[in-house]
Amino acid sequence: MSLSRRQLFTLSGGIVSGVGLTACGLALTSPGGSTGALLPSRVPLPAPFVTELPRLTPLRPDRDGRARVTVRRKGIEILPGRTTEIAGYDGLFPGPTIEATKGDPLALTVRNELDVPVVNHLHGGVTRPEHDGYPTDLVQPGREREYRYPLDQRAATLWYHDHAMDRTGPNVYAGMAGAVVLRDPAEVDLGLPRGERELTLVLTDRSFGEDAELVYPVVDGAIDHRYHGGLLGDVMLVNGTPWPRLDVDAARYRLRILNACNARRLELALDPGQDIVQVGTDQGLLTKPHHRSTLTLAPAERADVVIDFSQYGVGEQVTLVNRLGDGAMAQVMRLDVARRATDDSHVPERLSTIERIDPSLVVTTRDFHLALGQPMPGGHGSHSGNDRSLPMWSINGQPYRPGEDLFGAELGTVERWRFTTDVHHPVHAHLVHFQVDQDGAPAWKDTIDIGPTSRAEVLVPIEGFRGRYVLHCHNLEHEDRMMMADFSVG
Ligand SMILES: [Cu+2]
Repeated sequence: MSLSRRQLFTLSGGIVSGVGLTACGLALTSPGGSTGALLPSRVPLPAPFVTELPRLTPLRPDRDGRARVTVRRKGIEILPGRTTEIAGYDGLFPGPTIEATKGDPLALTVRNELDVPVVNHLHGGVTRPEHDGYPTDLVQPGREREYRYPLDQRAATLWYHDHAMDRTGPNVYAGMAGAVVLRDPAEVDLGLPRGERELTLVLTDRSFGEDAELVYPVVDGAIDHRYHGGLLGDVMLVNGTPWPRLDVDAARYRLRILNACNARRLELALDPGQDIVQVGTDQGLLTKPHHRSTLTLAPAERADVVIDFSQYGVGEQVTLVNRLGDGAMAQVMRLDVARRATDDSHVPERLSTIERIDPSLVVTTRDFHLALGQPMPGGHGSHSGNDRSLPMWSINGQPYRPGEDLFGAELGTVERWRFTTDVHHPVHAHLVHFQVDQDGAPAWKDTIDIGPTSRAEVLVPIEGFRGRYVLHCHNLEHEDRMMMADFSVG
């Protein structure tokens, strides 16, 4: 286990104090509970709930478990009647949704047709280090490489995205993110909604310039320092479409929701209010369903939920809202209950088995403090662009030093990791997963949302592969400004 009541509150719906911290005149928190600063669009914002929610394009591996994507630029319609150039997998934003089966290895070839290097990371995947997307393990322009993913792990909603050193923020913002639905055939028997009533929702916020292009404010190769706390957009996109709408049956739907925003935290709720039934986290199904009125997701977190639209009348319009958003950003999408329908789905009281880790197995306890550090004039590494006269984000006072381990862990052991922060930081580790206590039961996560008033504690089985991996903040502007550390599994 692990999280005290107070910490649980933070993980499942805490709100940062409205007082913005500042350092060196840099705004670090917005009033809405996200760390970062809002970049207003310079184009008229589209009316909400006009465009239909697009289904994501599926990508199914062939019989040999192979699939390929090409990262390329493409002009697509995001704002009605306007063209926006994105840089994404197969020219899509979000990228195609990879449909995979637990235990079936995937060999994903990523071809880079951009003029900048890219790196692919399977977020939440248990992957050998040479295929994991280490930040300097670049795929150069005009090249391609095959990433091998064993996918021998719990079924879950994973995602893939760029992880290039110093450039993850702009690359993901430009479109390099897509969902992975990893299924376990054994879960079909649970009876959860499926087929047309199972949807993946990739949530991203973006800002647009006068020419309808995506704006990522870069000065001399690094993020404009005004946004180094995080870039918050003012257009909410679901599956790449601003504030979409969808006709739904008066029946249960399973929604796999991914917060793929660079920095924005979301507190989702339904209006008119009904319970959201959470059935899964980052790393698959919970042991039992949890009814909640709101659902907080920090960047990179996922939630698997069931919403029963039969609780509403036909003709009723149900808005998915974001309680942490202001103005238009307080809304996400609208679901219009269009028709009565039969529904043979259900949400069983027992969803999965998660063995609670015995805390006496812990061999090492580690403390991590995530905070704004010191400037690093003449600092380490090969990082270009970052203005070294400005403070860098740090872990235990240390800005990222690629190739130098912050710690080493032993394969087959269990560790306890404790985190404290200055402002909100969503912490993510590659390779390993976190066992947390959610609502009194063990649950698996790979990203946890830690606020300035909480102290999170997780149990971490060191499983999978030996080699070097990274632990980092998933606020991408923090990550690019050095809030990352290497660790090696030996
Ligand atoms: Cu952070």
